[in-house]
Amino acid sequence: MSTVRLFYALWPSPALAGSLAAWAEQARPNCGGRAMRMETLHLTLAFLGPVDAALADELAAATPEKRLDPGAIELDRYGVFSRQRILWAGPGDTPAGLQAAHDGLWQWLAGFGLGAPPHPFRPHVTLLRNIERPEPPPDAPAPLLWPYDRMVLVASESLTGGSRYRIVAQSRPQS
Ligand code: 2AM
Repeated sequence: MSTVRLFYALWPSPALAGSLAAWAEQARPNCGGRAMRMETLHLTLAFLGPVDAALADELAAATPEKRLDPGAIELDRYGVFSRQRILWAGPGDTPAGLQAAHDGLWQWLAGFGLGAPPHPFRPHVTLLRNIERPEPPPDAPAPLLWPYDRMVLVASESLTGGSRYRIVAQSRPQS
């Protein structure tokens, strides 16, 4: 049985992605590493990992009927995951609305037989990979406000030199 590597994410507008790319450039002299391509920047809500192709089709068909309560996040700081050698942008504290969106999504996914991960939700946008020094600039640029009203289901394919992301479905925005 073939599998597809899937995750749900918030996808930034092109303008916001541009601002995030500028954050990445500002951090590179400190951290080194490789900047994510602008069109791949995202915030993961739920990482499903490899799922059977039949279930992937089911999820793609069901996602347009799933609603995400609209909200907004303020990205106001850099952070690093040293073990993964990632530099990210994120909110200082996880906003309650975003936590609820994450929890509600995993409750909905339980109906498809999928279980939430044991670790807490750490919302972040990966900006640099393979960083050489876990030292983000002390000051982040001006905070970025990210209003959201939908999420996307993304298939990720591993390629040499990175991943290719394909948006396979999106949730229904508030009408
Ligand atoms: P990362 O950017 O912190 O690596 C596609 O790989 C997306 O899924 C990325 O946002 C990645 O987060 C996330 N991801 C990959 N493996 C994961 C895991 N085991 N748990 C949570 N998120 C994961």
